[in-house]
Amino acid sequence: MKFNTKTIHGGQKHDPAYGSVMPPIYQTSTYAQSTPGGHKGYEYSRTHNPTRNALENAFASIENGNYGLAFASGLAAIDAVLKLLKPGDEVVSTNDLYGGTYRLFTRIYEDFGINFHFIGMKNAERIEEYINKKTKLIWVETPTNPMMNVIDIKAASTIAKKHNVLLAVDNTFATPYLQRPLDLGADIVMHSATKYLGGHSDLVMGALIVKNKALADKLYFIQNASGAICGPQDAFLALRGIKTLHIRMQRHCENGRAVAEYLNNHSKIENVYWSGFENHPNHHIAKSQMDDFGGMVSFTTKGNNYEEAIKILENLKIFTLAESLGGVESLAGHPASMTHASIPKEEREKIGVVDSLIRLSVGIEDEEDLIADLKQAIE
Ligand code: P1T
Repeated sequence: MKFNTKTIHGGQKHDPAYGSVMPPIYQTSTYAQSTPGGHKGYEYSRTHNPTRNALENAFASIENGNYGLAFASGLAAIDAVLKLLKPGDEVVSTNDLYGGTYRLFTRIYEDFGINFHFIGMKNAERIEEYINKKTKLIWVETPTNPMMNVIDIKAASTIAKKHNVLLAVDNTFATPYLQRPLDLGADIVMHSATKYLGGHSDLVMGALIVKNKALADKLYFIQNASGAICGPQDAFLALRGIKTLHIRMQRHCENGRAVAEYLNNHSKIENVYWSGFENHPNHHIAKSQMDDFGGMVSFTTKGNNYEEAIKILENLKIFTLAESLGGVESLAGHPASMTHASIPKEEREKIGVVDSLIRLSVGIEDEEDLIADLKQAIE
């Protein structure tokens, strides 16, 4: 099955009870048993729920994995991966990543004795310098939030395999429409399904997808033992969202390109971050591991003017000033005070998250309206 067909049919069966084409929302915590252990595969909804399982099968299918897991949020999914580790273990992570991921690593897991090396991964070979006998996990986000750096997944996977370390890739920005990390050698794909997979800004959810059964079993154990699952109503919405992922992503990419090019030619804009530009530092890697460049674009105002940036954010009319990304509607954010506020100023400025940085999640509205909105807000 090819990708577009998979978004609609991947891992799905018509419901056995009445043949409903969409899986029913099994809004139940428990399942009747005829005798202890005499059930139809479902005992308790923390462990299994038919609506969630339908979604988990869809996750596995679109990422070319064998096993999918759905969680209450993207961070709950990342938390489950970290629970594979033990005190004393080390993680090599990109230094440019979602602020909440950084907060989870440094404010929760460092206290449990996990040690993190946050490094720039533009040159993925650098990962190897930080690997030792205690290293158990490499954490890659690509393209990165919010600087749109691109990390070579194949190169990271070669290092991971050589040292017998797990490679996890946060594929939230790219989605499997653009990039399939398991095919490039990653062990775990993670998503904030809140974003493009759900696609309509109406749910909070996380996903993990793996190929290996032993790894899947460990993660299912953690999912059930820790209990950060998503509810059946949200599972239904995410499943519905995935069915249009391919056509939404196509338009996100077209509009993302138009917005990036418009900003790049504007005299009041300093830097535009988008991996589709030929002078993007890892454009060649983006071209080889992604099918297009996505709908996320970040930029700074001329002379890093903070007041100008705030004025732009306040004046936008079609773009909504809000946290999050990946929905059909265009959003604008101020990473320094919003999504990345939990990264100390000194650390975030090192990676380019300066006070004049604006991040756009370019939606699927008409391109002309989006450009006109940016023009009036900037000018
Ligand atoms: O918000 P949640 O579903 O828990 O997902 C966390 C997360 C993980 N990884 C990436 C790349 C993310 O962007 C996020 C969440 N990001 C935002 C809320 C944001 O506006 O950037």
